[in-house]
Amino acid sequence: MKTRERLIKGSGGAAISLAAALLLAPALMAAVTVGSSRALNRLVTPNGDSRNDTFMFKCHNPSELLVRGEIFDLKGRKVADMVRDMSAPIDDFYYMEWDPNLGLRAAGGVYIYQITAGETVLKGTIVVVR
Ligand SMILES: [Ca+2]
Repeated sequence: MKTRERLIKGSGGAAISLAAALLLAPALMAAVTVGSSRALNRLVTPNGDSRNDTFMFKCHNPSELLVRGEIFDLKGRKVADMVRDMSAPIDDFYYMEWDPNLGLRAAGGVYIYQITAGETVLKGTIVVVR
């Protein structure tokens, strides 16, 4: 009950917050959309044993936005583009994949992935172990 009273007393502030929330609504919706997006593995061991041989990112994308996945080294140089795994199950997710053995064979070390879906950008680090 105390919380409710406080909300009523602070109705002026609440009105401003509501206006702000409406302005931010698209961003908040995007935030909800990416909430279940995640890297499926952060350790990549491209030795051909079918365990973590590639980096996989599961991107929640129910609106089927254009999704781009890029891999950078720690100096910010682009190493590779990720590709969408079309063999993945058809659901609300895009499965983005990077195989460090494709193209220029990536050396072992730390890399940064950047997933861009619409206006949302998700970044993180992964480690390739040779
Ligand atoms: Ca492996």
